[in-house]
Order: sequence, then C-alpha cells, then structure tokens
Amino acid sequence: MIVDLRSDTFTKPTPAMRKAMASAEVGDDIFNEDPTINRLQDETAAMLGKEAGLFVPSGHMGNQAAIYAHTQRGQEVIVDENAHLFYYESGAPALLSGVQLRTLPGRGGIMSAAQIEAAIRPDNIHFPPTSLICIENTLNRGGGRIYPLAEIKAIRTLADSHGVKMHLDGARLWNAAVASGIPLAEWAAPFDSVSLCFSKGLGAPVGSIIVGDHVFIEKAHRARKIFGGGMRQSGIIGAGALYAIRHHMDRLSEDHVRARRLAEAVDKIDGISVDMNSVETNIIIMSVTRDDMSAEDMSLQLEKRGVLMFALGPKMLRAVTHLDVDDEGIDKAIAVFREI
Ligand code: TLP
Repeated sequence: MIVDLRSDTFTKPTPAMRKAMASAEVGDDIFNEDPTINRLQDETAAMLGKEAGLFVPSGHMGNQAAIYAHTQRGQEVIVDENAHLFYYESGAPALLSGVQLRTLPGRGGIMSAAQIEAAIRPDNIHFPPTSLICIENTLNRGGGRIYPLAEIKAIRTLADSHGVKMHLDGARLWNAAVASGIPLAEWAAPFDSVSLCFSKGLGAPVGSIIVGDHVFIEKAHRARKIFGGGMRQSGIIGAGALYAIRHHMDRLSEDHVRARRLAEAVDKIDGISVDMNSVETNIIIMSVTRDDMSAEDMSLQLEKRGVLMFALGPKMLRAVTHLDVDDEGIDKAIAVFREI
C-alpha cells in the first residue's frame, strides 16, 4: 500500500463522482451555455454569500484573474512572503498584471493589521499606489493554520479607510469553515473576492472558482479569456466539482482528525518535531531536527517504505491528509516514521 501524503491535490475522483461527471448536462461555456457550470457557479456563490461566481481551470488562475481584475499596471499588492500567489505562482502578478508585490513577514503566514497598515503607501509620486491586500486561508506554508477572523476584520477596516480592495486565496477555505464551525459566507464577507479550489480536499479532479460581485466577476471573466482559460463543455469537470461541494465537504473533519493523530505521533519521535499549535486542519509541517538528515533525505527514506511526502525546505517536510488516505494509511505512516 502506498500512502500518498504529498498533497490533497492527488485525490482521484470516486466512482460516484465519475458517474455524475459522465452524465453531466453540458453546453458551450464560452457562451455561458453550460447548465452544469452555471449551476456550480450559482450554488458556490450562494454558499459564499457573494453575487456571482466564475469557474476557472486552477487555483493559480483564480488568484491571478482576481489580481488582474482588481488592479492596474504599476500598482502594489500586499501579501505575506509565504503566500502561494507569491511563492508558487511563477511570478505571474508581474507578468500578467504588471503589478509589484510587497511581501511582508507574517507569523506563519498571518500578517497583522498593524503590519499591513505600515506597508500601505502614502500618496506620493515616488511610490506605487497600494491597491490590493491578499490573504490566504488556510495557510499552506503555515501548516494548514486558520487565519484569525478578528484579524481579517481589522484588516478590512483599515483597507476601507485607505480605499484598498481585499482578495482571499481560499484554496482550502472549506477546511477552515469545517474546522472552525464558522460558515463559509462569514469567512468570505470581509473580502471583495475569494478563490476556492474544488481539486484539493474536496476531491474533484479539476477546477477552482472565484466569487465576488457582478462587476468583479465581469472583469475576472475577461481576465480568464485573456489568460486562455475559457473552456467549452466544461460541465464534464464542473460536475465533479458540483458533486464535491454537495458530498465531500462535511467529511473534511475526518482529514483533520487524521492529521492531528499523525502529527501527535510524529512529534513524539526523536529527530522530528511538529509545532502542534499549527495543526488545525489537514496540513502538517514537520521539522527534521536530527543533524544527519535533510527533509529531502527523510522523504527518500519514507518513499522507500511506501509513504510519500514533499520536502518544502532544507529541514521542512509537509504531509497533507485527504479522502484517499484512511486510518490504515495513517497507521502505516506512523510505523514508517518510527522505523526510520
Ligand atoms: N498548492 C499546491 C502546490 O502548488 C504547492 C499544494 O500541493 O498545496 N493557493 C493555495 C493556498 C494552494 O495551496 C494552491 C496549490 C493554489 C493556490 C494553486 O492551486 P492550483 O494547483 O489549482 O493552481
């Protein structure tokens, strides 16, 4: 048995999801004629308490289309230095939107309102105007931590006072909502736009969505076309996403319980440690503390024994639980760590 803890993006569609996809009603989505995509957009926007939604091929495109829609060339976007849209999106904001990112060193990805306020540019021709603040929830490189809602609300207050927009990279906002018990719409309320992924913990094979008001979605729609993300009978994949939001959201709590169990067991083993306070959802960041091994060495040792994890830094190893890893898989991962 291979236990694949590299990412929740590795999930495969279940037989029931495949069935829903195979029988999806479709049309040409470039002309807004795909009924499954229209249903998915309406249903997700309603869950998030926003006016409209736009299905996009990836979380990456969702973030970049949102940046394109909210900004103009030469403006500045505030973001944490570990945020996915800065760290892992190929420099896209500069290439596609002509904006500069102002990266801040948050605590585990959490920037405080005070930190952001100090970074907002005064009106002066020497400075690029600050036009957007981007936040991530849950925090990928922050070990699946949930961004505190009170801090987000404080950031919204100062964004309003400076006329700055806010975008949420909510690739795993589903996990934050399930773990916190705070509904999706409450998490989304302070933001002008939110992107969410169907292809992570929810287990759909492809796709993400951006939600916001009608004016934002119209601009994002143009961005999706410019970026080459307009699709035709995309209801085939949209049906997987629709199935996922209807059937796979509540079960995310099982992933959270398994992540906690794995983290607690690993933390007790010499040579590796976990910041247990950060384990709030389905991501575990582990530190390899023994001197004779890097995170890469550790991941090779794990792989030889059938457990897959990514090294995210010289000593940083990441495990992500998801619907294709059951209790037996977690038992095996713990046993393999003990053996190494
Ligand atoms: N994250 C992937 C990798 O790219 C690192 C992963 O395995 O976690 N926002 C966040 C917070 C993400 O974690 C990711 C993907 C994205 C955006 C991008 O989504 P996709 O892969 O659909 O473009």
